[in-house]
Amino acid sequence: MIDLYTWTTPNGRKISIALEELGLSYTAHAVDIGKEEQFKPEFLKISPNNRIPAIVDRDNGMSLMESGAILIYLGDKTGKLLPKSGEKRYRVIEWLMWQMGGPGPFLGQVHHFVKYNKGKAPYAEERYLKGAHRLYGVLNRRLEGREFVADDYSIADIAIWPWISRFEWQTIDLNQYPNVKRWYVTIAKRPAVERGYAVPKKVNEIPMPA
Ligand SMILES: N[C@@H](CCC(=O)N[C@@H](CS)C(=O)NCC(=O)O)C(=O)O
Repeated sequence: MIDLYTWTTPNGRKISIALEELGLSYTAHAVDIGKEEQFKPEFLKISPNNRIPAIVDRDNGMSLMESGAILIYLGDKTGKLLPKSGEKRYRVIEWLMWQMGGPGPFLGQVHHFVKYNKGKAPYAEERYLKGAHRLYGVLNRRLEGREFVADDYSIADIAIWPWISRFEWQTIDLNQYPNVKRWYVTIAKRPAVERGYAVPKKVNEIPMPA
């Protein structure tokens, strides 16, 4: 049994989607970051960086923050969605780290400057939008002739997908990136992804490109 501390954001959804895919039983605890619940002392004991997601594994009492670390932990715990060794494992970790260092921070800034504060900082809008298009281009090239970012469907796809699900917020037309669009729609239709997307509560249907 896993306790998941999360909110309705891409980083939170990575973990609920992984837990659903892995069939692990878990309890979701909503941490409303709009109400600053991430700063409560009891949450800081689990997540010292005051950010969601975080988990506590009741099997061994271990707590963990940082979505990338949590995904690796869950993959290793179950022996699924992350190969055990060799190049296949490192290919998954490579694309997981690409998400953590690229689309996560960059697309987060696009949401901040382009969706929520449009017109306030034109330089930042231009910089982060340009960065977003570069990253969509990288992903599109990676998915050329490939079903998933590594070999099989993995924690790397699960880490990237929730960030792409905000393509409308990012003013990205997925038709410009046909391999990303095909990959995104395929994953969106997985029942575990539909369930995990609606944790800790359903706020909207999964956005689908035209
Ligand atoms: N690198 C962290 C980033 C986590 C993160 O930025 N979480 C956001 C929600 S998606 C958050 O908790 N924000 C709260 C805040 O900004 O105070 C991870 O991947 O877990």
